[in-house]
Parts: sequence; structure tokens; C-alpha cells
Amino acid sequence: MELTEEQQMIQETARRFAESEVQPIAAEIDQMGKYPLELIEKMGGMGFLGLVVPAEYGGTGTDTVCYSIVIEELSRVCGSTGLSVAAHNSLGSAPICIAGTEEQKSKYLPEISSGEAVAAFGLTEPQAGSDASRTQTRAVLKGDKYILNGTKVYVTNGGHARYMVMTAMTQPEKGVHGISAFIVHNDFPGFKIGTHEKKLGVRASSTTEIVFEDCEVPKENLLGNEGEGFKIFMQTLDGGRISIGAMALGIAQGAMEAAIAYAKERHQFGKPISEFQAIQNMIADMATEIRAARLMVYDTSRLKDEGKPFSAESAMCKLFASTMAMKVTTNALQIHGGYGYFTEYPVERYYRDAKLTEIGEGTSEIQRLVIARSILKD
Ligand code: COS
Repeated sequence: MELTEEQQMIQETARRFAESEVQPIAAEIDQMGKYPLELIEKMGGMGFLGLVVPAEYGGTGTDTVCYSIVIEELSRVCGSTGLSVAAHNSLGSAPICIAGTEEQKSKYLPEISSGEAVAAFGLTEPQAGSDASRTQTRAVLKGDKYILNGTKVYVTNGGHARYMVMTAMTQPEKGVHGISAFIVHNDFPGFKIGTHEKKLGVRASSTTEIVFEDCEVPKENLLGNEGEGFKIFMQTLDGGRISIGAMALGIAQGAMEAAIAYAKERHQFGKPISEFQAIQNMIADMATEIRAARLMVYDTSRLKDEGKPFSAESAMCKLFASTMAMKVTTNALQIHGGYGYFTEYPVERYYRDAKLTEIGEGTSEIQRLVIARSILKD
């Protein structure tokens, strides 16, 4: 798949930024578990935080291929940064682009696109993980405000988001059709940041609980109509899954490059280990599977841009790319031998970060469910 001139330009810009601004601090922010606020400001200036937003609302107005390329390039040097930017764009702003009124779009999207405000997405709850329809957070309309009670968990960007798009049950008797979506501000009365989670990987991203205790949300912050929340969130996840595929792709690319560099420099039995066929086979498989994942990620992005159905395809690209990333990072670590197990080399970080891509925005099992349902339906 040939990239257009614009896509190539964005690729070069994102790579330069990732190598000069992100790579030098990637190991340190991972070790400290520190969300890099200074990068957010810089990435706002680069347009990386408005990648899914039309230009009329302050976004870059670029296509999804460009968006995927940016996530890939950031993740190639730092999975945490790739994830934070992906969650901000395709989970935080996308639902407002999909279902927002003109007023909501004009009010929120410019601030979010410039990076002045970080955005997050709240779907998962302690009892509603893969079974996202079991939302227990309640929203009750009282006068001109909805009163929210409940807890969201695993909220990416949760510790820093000014705006969070989230779901709550407005009409429990209607089940999945009783779920509504809201835009909540972090300074609304009753909005609380709960536990900051400590994680295996993507440690420089922020993952928190968000607790709503009689949280007051103005009626006009309902996103879409009452009862449309689940659909809006599922549509949002269709897009988000492409970006997790792109993140997996970038992590795998970074890990392969690290393994190749190491294999050329490490001598055993009197020659570089890259000259041994056992190592060459691993590298050949990595390059092949990375290429296949890249084609899937870019092609699914293209389907989305052309307005064609892409729900099963985005599940496929996330499933394939994340499985590939786990395999590639495992073998990249293996090539490093004992050194790979220590934090001196970046490969153990790639290995830890890759695991998230098999879980976040729907586990591999859920992707298979989505794919199978699409293939087997009449
Ligand atoms: N786009 C638009 N609408 C969708 C949709 C999509 N991709 N997927 C489902 N819907 C609609 C369905 O059409 C259905 O509406 P109707 O009753 O009007 O036909 C409704 O939503 C319910 O769908 P379904 O019956 O398929 O819901 P299920 O509960 O069986 O399953 C899954 C939905 C499992 C696919 C969903 O819960 C899911 O994706 N779970 C994983 C959640 C996840 O990814 N969490 C990570 C959060 S990011 S931190």
C-alpha cells in the first residue's frame, strides 16, 4: 500500500518527534510511572491530539491512515505515549465527533485538539468488563441535571483528563437500550479520581478509577439521545481498535529494530549472532508478520475513511497485530538472551507494553467474538 505524500510527510514528522522528544525519556518515565505532561503540551502543538477531529473544530482534518501512522511511530519508541495519545483521540474525542451536537463539538473539540484539555473514555466498570452492557452506573434526571452514581475502572488518561465521555444507565428496564452517554468535566461536583493503578506495562500512561458520587451533570451534556450510549460506545471502539492495532505494530517494529541491532553487535562463537540461522529465522518471521499487520492496520484505516463497514476488520487488525506484537517482543527479548531480561535494554519494556494490546479495548477473545458474529450472521 503506497502512502500518499501527506501520509509520508506525517510519518516523517511523527518519527522525528518520537525519536527526538519521546525516545530519550521513554525508559525513565516507564520506570517512574510518570505521565509525561510536558509531552502532551508539545504534541498538542504538533497536531497529534486532534488527529480524528475535522479542521473546522480545531483538528488536523487528516485521515485515519495518518492517525494510525502517528500512533505507530510514537509506540515504536514508547508504548505508554502511543496509548495515551490513542485514548485521547479515538476514545476521548471520537464519541463527540460521532454523536455530539454542533454546540458540543464547538465547545469541546478545539480545546481537546490543541491539547489544552486531555480527554478520556469511561465504559468499563468492576462488573462490566468484556460484558460492557452490564453498566451499573446510574444517571437520574432531576430538574435540569442528571445525578450520576457509580464507578468506572481502567480509565486511560483518568488522572489528567479534563473531560471524560462516559456511560450510565438511564432506563435500566430497557437493558442495553437504556444506557446513555455523557460528557463529564473533572470539576463537576461529585466527580472523584479513585485509585491510580500500578501496571505491568505502559507504566507512563495514567490508568485510574473514576468515582461518581451524586455527580451533577447538566442535561445538555447528554451525548446523543437517551438510550443511545451503548451504540455510540461500540462505534467508538470500532475506531479505537484500529489504533490499538497501530500501537501493537509500533511496539513490534521497535522491538524488532532493537533485536536486529543487538544481534549484529553481539558476538558468540566467534561471530555476530545475526549470522546464526536460529536468529535469522526469528527475524525473518518478525519482519513478515509486522508487514502483514501494517497492511491490515492501514487498510482498515482506509475502510473507515471510505465510510465502508469496518467493525469486524478493526477487530481482526487488533487481534492479529496484538498477537503478533506479543510474539515479536517475546522473540526480540529471547535474541537479547540474559541482557534482555534486564532494564538496561529497552526490549523488556516493549515486551511488557505489548501485553496491553491483547487486553485493552476488548480482549483477544472479544475480538474473536466480534469477528465470528460478523462472519456467521445470515
Ligand atoms: N456498532 C454499532 N452498534 C453496535 C455495535 C457496533 N460495533 N456492536 C453492537 N452494537 C449494537 C447492536 O446492534 C445492538 O443493538 P440492537 O439491539 O438495536 O440491534 C446493541 O448494540 C447490543 O449489541 P449486542 O447484542 O451485540 O451486545 P452484546 O452485549 O452481546 O455484545 C460486545 C457486545 C461483547 C461486542 C461488547 O460488549 C464489547 O465490545 N465488549 C468488550 C468491551 C470492550 O472492548 N471494553 C474495553 C473498553 S476500552 S478501556
